[in-house]
Amino acid sequence: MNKILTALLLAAIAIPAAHADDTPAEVRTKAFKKMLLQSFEPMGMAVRERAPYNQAQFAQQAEALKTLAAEPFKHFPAGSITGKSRAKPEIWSQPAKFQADKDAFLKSVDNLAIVAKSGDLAAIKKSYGQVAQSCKTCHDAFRGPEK
Ligand code: ASC
Repeated sequence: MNKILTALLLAAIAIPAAHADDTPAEVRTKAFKKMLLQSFEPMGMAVRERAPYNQAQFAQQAEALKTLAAEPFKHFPAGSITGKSRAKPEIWSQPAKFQADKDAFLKSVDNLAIVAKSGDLAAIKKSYGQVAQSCKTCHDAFRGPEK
């Protein structure tokens, strides 16, 4: 098994468990990580041709992303910038843009799940790229540097 895949599997095992006393920032960070490790990154391995592409498995991962994608956004109460949170105040001062970026992300995720069923790898790569771009658009505006 290659090193990156091994690292991914280990990281997946290390997904932190949610706790009842987590702050909203901790809850959403865990939800983002879960989404990344259980679906987005494994798909990225196939898209970058670092792991074999399997149509059924990829389609399943795209469905998993759909299931996981909305969760983190439920945990952005006003001003919840605590601990190591990289959330920027603009999330709450520019709510229309934050909402639009979130909607664009969720739409791109829905589209990837549809395209994944076709097994058309070129179309899948393009659709995956659109999801990645929607991550970046939101991060550029609303995520600050690591603390
Ligand atoms: C990732 C990751 C992100 C997005 C973004 C895509 O794997 O951690 O934040 O993809 O970089 O452009």
